[in-house]
Amino acid sequence: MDYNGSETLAGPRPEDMLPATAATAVKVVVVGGFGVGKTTLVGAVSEIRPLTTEETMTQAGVGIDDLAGVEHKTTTTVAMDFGRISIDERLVLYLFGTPGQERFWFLWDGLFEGALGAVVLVDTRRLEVCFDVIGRLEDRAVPFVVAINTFPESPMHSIDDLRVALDLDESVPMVDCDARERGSGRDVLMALMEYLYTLTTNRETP
Ligand SMILES: Nc1nc2c(ncn2[C@@H]2O[C@H](COP(=O)(O)OP(=O)(O)O)[C@@H](O)[C@H]2O)c(=O)[nH]1
Ligand SMILES: [Mg+2]
Repeated sequence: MDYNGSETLAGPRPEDMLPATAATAVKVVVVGGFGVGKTTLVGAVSEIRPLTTEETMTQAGVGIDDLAGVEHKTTTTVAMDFGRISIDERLVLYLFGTPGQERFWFLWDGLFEGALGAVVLVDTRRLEVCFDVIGRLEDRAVPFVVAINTFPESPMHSIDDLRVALDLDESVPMVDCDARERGSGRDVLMALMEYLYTLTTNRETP
């Protein structure tokens, strides 16, 4: 092949390199309805420039993507978001954000391969997307935490009420978050890591 063309690929920036101390890389999927804040969350926590595939909403989404409550949103993620966060010197999480709408389910098979856990981002204005998402995670036996991303116009519900509404088991962690805040997104991921840890230790101690 001839590589003498004018296009050159920039090499990785030093800050994009995985720390040499990293011992464990964990794949985590962030899933939720359209406009719930997946791209925002991945972008807020990622220490590498997040990779995002957004496409201006086309006729294809009209009538399929329910815009009630998020009318201002003009783009929707068609493929996924990708980012990376080091929890500490040794543990690195790779984040994959993916849409929850049924028409994107074909993406799930590859995406969940090797994933240790998931974050379900919930918009209380549009709970119905979460039912499908949570059901599919349960079918796949993927452990998940639920993060409630609160928008100014979101109706206020207590975590307990939402647990009932979403028919979630007591053991599933639920946290409030602001997807725009790095610290908040990090807390969500920490909740998932702790949950995964308790699942492992519970399994080991009968
Ligand atoms: N008020 C508020 N707005 C948010 C929050 N998270 C995301 N947004 C906004 O909601 C819109 C949709 O977020 P986006 O990340 O694109 O949603 P996605 O479709 O799930 O990837 C964007 O305009 C964000 O700036 C949040 O926690 N609070
Ligand atoms: Mg998005």
